[in-house]
Amino acid sequence: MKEFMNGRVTVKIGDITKENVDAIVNAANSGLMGGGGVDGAIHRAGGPKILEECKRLRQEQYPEGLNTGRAVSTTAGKLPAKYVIHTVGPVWQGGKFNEEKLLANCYRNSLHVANEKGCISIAFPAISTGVFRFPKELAASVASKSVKEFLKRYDSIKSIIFVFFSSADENIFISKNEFDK
Ligand code: AR6
Repeated sequence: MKEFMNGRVTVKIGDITKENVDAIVNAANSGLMGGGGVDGAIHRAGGPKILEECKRLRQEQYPEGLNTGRAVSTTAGKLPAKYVIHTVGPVWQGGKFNEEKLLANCYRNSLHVANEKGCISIAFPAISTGVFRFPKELAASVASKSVKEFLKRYDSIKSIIFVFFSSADENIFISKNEFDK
């Protein structure tokens, strides 16, 4: 566990579904119908209510699916969090397809959605670094820069937690983040 930005950012190892925060972020896909990885874990732990809301969002607002980099919220079912903010990370395709910008958008747009919902605490997984194969070192730099920019502009969100599944992933983030730059 490590803190940055005067304690407004915490980096830790854990299962994001267990975080007692206002909002947890889901590394979803554009279909919003669930999947593997952290998406599967969130739907399993949160129960069917989250998927029902996702289906409604698809029908009413996103018939074509949610675009990469965008974020949308649902309630969190049985989870300790109040909201799940679903965002669609980019699939890594070598780096020449705007992947860094799109990943930064995921963090920024998720934080804006959290703000609109009045959240003061939010937990992020390492978006795109699993099935979507975004390099973890680069993701650490992109995620920390995006979050730092937000924190400089807005003071509403008091606590942002990065939750990693393994100590190896946590270590990469701690060594490659740019909070102190
Ligand atoms: N808590 C925290 N982190 C987790 C958890 C958990 N419970 N479970 C996995 N991780 P991934 P992506 C970590 O693949 O790359 C899904 O099928 C995991 O170790 O979940 O954005 C979606 O439906 C990794 O570091 O997300 C999409 O189709 C990180 O979460 C696609 O995968 C992200 O890995 C999204 O792929």
